[in-house]
Amino acid sequence: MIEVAATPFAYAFEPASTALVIIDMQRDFVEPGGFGESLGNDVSRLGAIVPACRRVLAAWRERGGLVVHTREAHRPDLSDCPPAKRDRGNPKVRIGDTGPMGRILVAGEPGNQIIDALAPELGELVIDKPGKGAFYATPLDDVLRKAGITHLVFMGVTTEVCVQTSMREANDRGYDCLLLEDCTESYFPEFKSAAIEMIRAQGAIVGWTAPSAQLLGAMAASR
Ligand code: TIU
Repeated sequence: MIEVAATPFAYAFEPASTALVIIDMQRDFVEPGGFGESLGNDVSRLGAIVPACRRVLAAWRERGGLVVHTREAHRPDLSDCPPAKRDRGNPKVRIGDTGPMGRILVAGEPGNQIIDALAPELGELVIDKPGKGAFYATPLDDVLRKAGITHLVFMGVTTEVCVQTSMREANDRGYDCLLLEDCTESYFPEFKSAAIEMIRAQGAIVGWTAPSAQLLGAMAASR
């Protein structure tokens, strides 16, 4: 058992029953010309978490832990994209339109790929999801249960949208979830802080949060 100094209290996990879940670290959100920028966001904030994410991913891989990468992605025919999602607001380009990195938020396009710095390795799970949550309309819950996973450690973007939605879905399905505070980011710093606070409030109503150094230190000490 590994115990991490977390908020609001220690997060204890068994490595064999814990997966690292990396939410949507895709060019569409992190680089200019993708979905994130099409919504009017300054995407430059998000790259800052990449080094911390890489350290955790490397440590997790070294221990042989299960790694799950997610991508927000729609089929090329957009049959899994609700019109309400595509039609909302007044973006410069919409989901399915062609931008500088190919069609916005469409599976297989250059912009939809996970950034090179965090690219999945052979044997790691890659889940394409049409919604903000990683459990909606995906096989993720089945796969995790079959692998005996009960605990999830989260990283990725954006904190208050896909990360928080996925954590809430996971929490309702009975997983104990830890969010690594310096491995998640938002286009809005105040939303990141608020999401972290609301996740861990009320005795970890959604889950725990901790700096990644606490996790890495606890993992190193348990070897
Ligand atoms: N817009 C925004 O903040 N996020 C998303 O649309 N998707 C994810 O968070 N991945």
